[in-house]
Amino acid sequence: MNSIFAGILKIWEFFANNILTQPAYMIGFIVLIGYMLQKKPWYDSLAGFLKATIGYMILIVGSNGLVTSFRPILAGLKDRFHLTATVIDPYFGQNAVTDGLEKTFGRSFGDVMILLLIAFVFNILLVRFSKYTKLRAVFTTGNVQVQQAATAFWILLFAIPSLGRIEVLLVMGVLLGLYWAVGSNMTIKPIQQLTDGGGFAIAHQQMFGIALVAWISDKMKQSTNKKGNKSVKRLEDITLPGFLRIFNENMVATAILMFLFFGIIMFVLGESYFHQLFITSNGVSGLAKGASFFFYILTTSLGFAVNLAILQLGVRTFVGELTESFTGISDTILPNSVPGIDVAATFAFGEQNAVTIGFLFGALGQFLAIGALMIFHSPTIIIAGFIPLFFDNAVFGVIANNRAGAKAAMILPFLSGIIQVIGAALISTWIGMSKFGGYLGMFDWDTVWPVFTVILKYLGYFGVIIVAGILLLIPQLEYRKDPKNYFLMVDDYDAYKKNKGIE
Ligand code: ASC
Repeated sequence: MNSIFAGILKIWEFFANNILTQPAYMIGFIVLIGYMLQKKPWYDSLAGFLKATIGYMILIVGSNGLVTSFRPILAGLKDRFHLTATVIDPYFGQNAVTDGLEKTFGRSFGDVMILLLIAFVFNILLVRFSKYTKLRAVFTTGNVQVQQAATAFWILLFAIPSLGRIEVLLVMGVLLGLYWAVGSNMTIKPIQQLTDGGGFAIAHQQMFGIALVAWISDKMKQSTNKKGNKSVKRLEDITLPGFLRIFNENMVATAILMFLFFGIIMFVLGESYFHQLFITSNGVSGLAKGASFFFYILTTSLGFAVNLAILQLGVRTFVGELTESFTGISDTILPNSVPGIDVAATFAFGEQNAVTIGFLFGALGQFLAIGALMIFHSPTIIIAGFIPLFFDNAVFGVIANNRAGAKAAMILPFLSGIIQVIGAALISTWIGMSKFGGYLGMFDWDTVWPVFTVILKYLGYFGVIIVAGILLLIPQLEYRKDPKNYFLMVDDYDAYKKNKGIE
């Protein structure tokens, strides 16, 4: 018996290490399985697998390019001003968990793979029984699952320190598995509308955020409609006068805005910081001796537009394959389902300038909130991390612009920026993570998870039941709002649009 279990675990570990936590292969294999279920010839299935995997790899090149160029610039503010601060960034968060677990709880977390197994199987079962659970999305972004598992482990130990190894695994399997299934399910409607039936959901770290932004945007739109103003003015509808016209071209707009934004920050950090970075990063980033600082700033800023373009190319390469092949899965083994994928996939849809605007207004909100923390002598000072700043607020910008127009695309990311900083400061101080220099910091983990933490801390095991109950209730409420079209939205988007009278 034991050896069978050990065998299964070995196979799973291989799958998790090489495929699930490497989402490019995960998506590739989903496409392969989808085409095989559609009984396509092997060579077409193979071609689909390759195209999807390569497309996703291209997306990762763009996404990593952004992160590696801009993370040191924002995090540099901490060193430059000798701040003792907590950086909000998934990787800083993960390092903080590793560093602090032993010191804080005398524990370590080595069961990530088993947790992923429980949560993945649980997610598939929840979707398999969608008739009852009303859950329609499978979370495929294993790399972020690992980061979230680390933070959730800390939160659970903080809330219920008496949990043993097996109990932690079970509670986390249930709570995280539900969060993944319920969260990505909530993104289906706004993402289907944004992509005009792209056939995927978001499986990332701001899923409740996306649903919230979509909901508020709709309210904002209703209130402008009431004032007699029927049409939504989106960013793409604004024609700027005179020379400002050049901002209508998104690459130009991105380049100019990022040059100003990062130019100022890089100037403040100073040339010597980048010389130092060159030495500590072994020449991977930073400024070589004798090179021009001005052109370094220019190259770095233009790199933003370059990486965005790469990212979009990647999405365009795999999304078509994914949509087409997934019917193989949703017609057979998992009816009424869509795959949940990386949030960056949304940046290839809607208005490109919304990505930049969302990011910049998020930054404005974050910087103001950080200023407030300093003025009021907060015990924890937060440093903006690039990943929450960009990936959360850019998608909020895109969704808000798509539903309610330009104004919403500025206001909502701005508010999100403030919430991210304040939420992260509160929760990371309370649970004792801020001392270790980092916190995950993505939108859901600054809002929804802190609320869960309060419930768990004060109600213990009963709190686990309450949180699970809340999560299970959400899809039921979503379903009740429109039972006739709820599954149609993923099964046949054209028929759904017809029913809803959407052009
Ligand atoms: C994250 C994380 C990343 C990025 C990436 C966005 O949360 O850990 O590496 O966002 O998934 O494409």
